[in-house]
Amino acid sequence: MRIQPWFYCVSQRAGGDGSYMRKNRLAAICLLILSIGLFGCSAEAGEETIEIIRGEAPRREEGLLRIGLIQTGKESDWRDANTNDYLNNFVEGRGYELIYVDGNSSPERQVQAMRDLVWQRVDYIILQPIVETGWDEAIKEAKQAGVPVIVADRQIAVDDGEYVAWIGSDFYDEGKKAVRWLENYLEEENRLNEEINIVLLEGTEGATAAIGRTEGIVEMVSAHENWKIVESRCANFMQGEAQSVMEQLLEEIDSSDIDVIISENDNMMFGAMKAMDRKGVSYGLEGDIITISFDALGEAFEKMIEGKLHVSVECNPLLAKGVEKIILDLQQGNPVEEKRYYVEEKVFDYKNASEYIGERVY
Ligand code: GZL
Repeated sequence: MRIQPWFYCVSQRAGGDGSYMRKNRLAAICLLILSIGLFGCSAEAGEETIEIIRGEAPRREEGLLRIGLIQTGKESDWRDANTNDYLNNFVEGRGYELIYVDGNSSPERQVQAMRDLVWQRVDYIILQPIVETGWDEAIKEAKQAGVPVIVADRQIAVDDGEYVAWIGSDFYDEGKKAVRWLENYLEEENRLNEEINIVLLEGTEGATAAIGRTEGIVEMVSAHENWKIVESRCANFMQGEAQSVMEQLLEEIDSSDIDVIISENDNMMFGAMKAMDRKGVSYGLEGDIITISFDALGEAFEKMIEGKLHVSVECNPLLAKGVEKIILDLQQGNPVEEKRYYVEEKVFDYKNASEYIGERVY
């Protein structure tokens, strides 16, 4: 029998300085989910039954709008910036009681969290999904319970009518931007007609960010008959996993057969760089391998200025204000004009990184 305790931290609030702290009178309401795996005799191996034991329904803080935030889990520095933006925006001093749920990189936990936030009768749910699938039932339950859901960052594969709106990036366009940059760079280097071998480090399978970027990249690369994606490996947007994946790849293929690495986020590129450093493989402006990634983290700017990273396509994690606008429109009875809201994003490379690094907030 396997018991897997799962605790929510409820109604954490920010201090006046926006830092995030738990109020001492606040009893953290723990919903203990006992997932009792009955393996062997009755259920098929690997099948689990989940029994939910709920505590007291949380006491409602008068006058505050209760917002349930379902986050993916910590997988990148981008995610930290995205989370902190919400935590610093939806604070008690601005009229909110935020219930933050860490999905711990588990789509199943996220679905369960949605059900429990509906049970807690929150006023709104902000969903940052790990993957697009698996939401049909839970999102219907939220709608039937009258709890509006705003999806942010990645998307979910349900009918548009099941949720209020989505806000995030055009990942397909991000992928095309990255390859368009490569076309311009190789043209400047008089290398457009060379045979170009590309290694692609992909993000989490089934995540819109990975789906969209890969589609954009593959479509643009396939327009060049002398370009080839020689290896495509998933590293789940994680730095450590990307380092291991790249070390393994460098055991399998000669680095002289790699001209470009495209990594679907900066953290995976940083991991690949550690692997190449350990193997003595040169990359960057002075090296043999062109390095292209996504997110445009502060650390990516540092690496572009150092000449290690050629370009990072920005993916804007600061979604809280856009989500709040949707919530306030709904509160005031105003119509939500769009179903999808796209955030502004740029492309930063070794040429303009020093010009912009001072403005970066994540
Ligand atoms: C993009 C987001 C991606 C980031 C990664 O909106 O979903 O997930 O690009 C993060 O850094 O892990």
